[in-house]
Amino acid sequence: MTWRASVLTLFPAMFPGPLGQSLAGRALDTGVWSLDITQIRDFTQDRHKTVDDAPFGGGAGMVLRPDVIDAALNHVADGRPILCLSPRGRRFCQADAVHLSAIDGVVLLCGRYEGIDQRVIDARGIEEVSLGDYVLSGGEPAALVLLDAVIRLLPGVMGAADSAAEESFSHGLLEYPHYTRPAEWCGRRVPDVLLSGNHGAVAAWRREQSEEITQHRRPDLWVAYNAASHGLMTKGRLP
Ligand code: JCQ
Repeated sequence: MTWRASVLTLFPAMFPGPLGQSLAGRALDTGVWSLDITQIRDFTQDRHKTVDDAPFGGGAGMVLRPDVIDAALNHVADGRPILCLSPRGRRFCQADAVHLSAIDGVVLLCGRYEGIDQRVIDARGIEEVSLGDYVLSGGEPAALVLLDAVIRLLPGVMGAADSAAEESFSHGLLEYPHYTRPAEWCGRRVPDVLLSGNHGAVAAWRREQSEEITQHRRPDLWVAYNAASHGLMTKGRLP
């Protein structure tokens, strides 16, 4: 019933961090989800507590040792998927968050240095996932983002209004622009249609805005959206 997150890290003080606040923090307090943190360094064998070493074949940076990572995983792994946050991973998306929210939980391995010895990734079936094409100094901030994306989907975490907003984004377009009071601010007026009380006209305007902004900012989403044949009926391009 409680969704379980286990995190393996060299920097346990980074958790729960922002996930201890707001919606996620309340859900953590009420047992909707749980978080256990494992210090990878606790699973070293030598008196210097060595977690990494130089890469075979030479090159810059250090690599996390497979024996240390394996011993740390033995402490938490129980059939839940093991994910490692890495720029070389498959791109994480909303559908992945939805999938993870529907299972028992997840084990997140936070890498540092140049990476993790490939043998433990292969032996443990660790899935490498990326949040985007940039390099962080460690997997921890990415793990926090991934967990936020999942936790907000757990039953009872988010309100009904937010769930509705979720729906509209999941349909493949970016959100239309939002406005609230005052109706005029610094000489800038809210679009008249939004004050018209004409719900059909409002919906049509928002749809146009969503399509336009998606075309310009995210041509990749726009192509996928049209390939899925969304909106063709309503726009009169199909019988
Ligand atoms: C995650 N997008 C970027 C950095 C190596 C496991 O090996 C490494 C992990 C990191 C941290 O993750 C990211 C990241 N999604 O930088 C270098």
